[in-house]
Amino acid sequence: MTSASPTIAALATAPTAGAVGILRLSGPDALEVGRLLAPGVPAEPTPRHAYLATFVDAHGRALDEGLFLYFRAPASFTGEDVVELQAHGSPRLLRLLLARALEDARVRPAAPGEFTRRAFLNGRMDLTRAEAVADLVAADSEAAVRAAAAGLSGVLASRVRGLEEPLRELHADLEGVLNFPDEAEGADAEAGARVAALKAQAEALLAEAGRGRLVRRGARVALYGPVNAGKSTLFNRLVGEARAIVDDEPGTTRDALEAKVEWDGLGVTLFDTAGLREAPGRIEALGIARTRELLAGVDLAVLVLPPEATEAEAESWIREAGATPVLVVDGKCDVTGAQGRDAGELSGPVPGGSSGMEGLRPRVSGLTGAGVEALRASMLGRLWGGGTPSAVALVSERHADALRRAAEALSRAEAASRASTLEVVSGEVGLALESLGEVSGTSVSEALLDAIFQRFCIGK
Ligand SMILES: Nc1nc2c(ncn2[C@@H]2O[C@H](COP(=O)(O)OP(=O)(O)OP(=O)(O)O)[C@@H](O)[C@H]2O)c(=O)[nH]1
Ligand SMILES: [Mg+2]
Repeated sequence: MTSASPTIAALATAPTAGAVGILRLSGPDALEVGRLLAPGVPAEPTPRHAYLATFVDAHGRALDEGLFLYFRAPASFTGEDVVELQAHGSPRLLRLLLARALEDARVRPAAPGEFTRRAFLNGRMDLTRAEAVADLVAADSEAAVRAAAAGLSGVLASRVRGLEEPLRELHADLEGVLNFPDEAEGADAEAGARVAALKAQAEALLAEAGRGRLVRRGARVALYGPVNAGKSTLFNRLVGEARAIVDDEPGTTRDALEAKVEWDGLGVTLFDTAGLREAPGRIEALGIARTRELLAGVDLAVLVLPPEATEAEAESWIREAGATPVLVVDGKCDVTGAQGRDAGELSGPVPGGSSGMEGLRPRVSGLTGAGVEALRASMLGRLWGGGTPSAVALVSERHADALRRAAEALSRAEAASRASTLEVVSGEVGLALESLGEVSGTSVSEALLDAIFQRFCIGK
């Protein structure tokens, strides 16, 4: 894969004006082509040394002055010879430099993610780390940056390896018993138990996909409930500015409003919805349809109840959220004060709430700010359920899909270890291994690589 691939070139920086713009070349002819643009650089430059160089056009006329860096194969990002020209960040100038590099017949433009793809193909990084590069570039919250950095340092890679290696050993043992029954006698003794343990491990990793999704795209949280409950006032408090209009006229908020915040490094999109007039079930069709649609798409629905709401009403509101977890909040607690709901009601289980959430309902006042910090903490707790966002293994949908198939194959292998032949067990273990290989990259097709690297930007 190395010497045969052509030299590629791309701008590694965004096509906007900036202090510095970088042209990157990778491949066997990177140094020669780079030196066409910077003829002052010695024919055998010291690797990783920053040369101050004049960049020239085809007629040798100076275009800019900048730094020339050479990374000799295989000690480079891609594992090939790499040259970076760091020029001034003028988009027009950079396009001239790129065009000049591409004039050389040995060079072609890089496809999106092609530098990282070559790094993967040349064994410089496994697939989870290559994908972490794209996650890092796309990260738009602190948690996303930290989680991507953890992926880059191999957190996910080592957990996948921890699953892949024993699975490969198991497969080898089973195949050994099948092919050389005499020599390998007894190697399949614990097959059922080993399969079960590996299945549990695959499922544990799979369970982190939800958190990965939260970190990547941020959490979505909607405030909803009866009209005039104080949703917009609370929304403004949570957002930290007066975004929503507040009025004592019921029905003030007509359309859902959204605002982006960052809590404990986690990106959160908060929605304020139009209050619904009647007890749900009798509400005018349009309003409830819109709210239901929104509630179905969020990670957490926060039901804001006014002091006068009854438990029966609370329960029917909770049903409106469908499968979305609901956090029930008693609003306007400055009004209810100490003689709010009695203790029995307060400590009752939250009907319809997922994960057996029990205990006190947060009491808040959007007006005074009382209880708002505690509410924020409860919301994060419900979204996150312990741990810190930055420590998560960034399991993507692609990884989750492969892990699910691996876990399913192991599940069938487990059943087969009790009721079927060793051939069947070994076949399923082999399938699990193959699915898992798609995560780390030990078994990937060109088509899968295309799909993965498509989401990269050019120059990465
Ligand atoms: N005492 C008290 N009044 C509040 C509190 N929150 C809101 N209010 C008042 O209640 C009224 C309605 O507040 P909003 O925040 O507009 O309520 P809403 O739920 O967004 O109302 P709609 O958008 O009409 O459904 C306003 O007069 C607010 O000043 C609170 O915590 N305590
Ligand atoms: Mg409102």
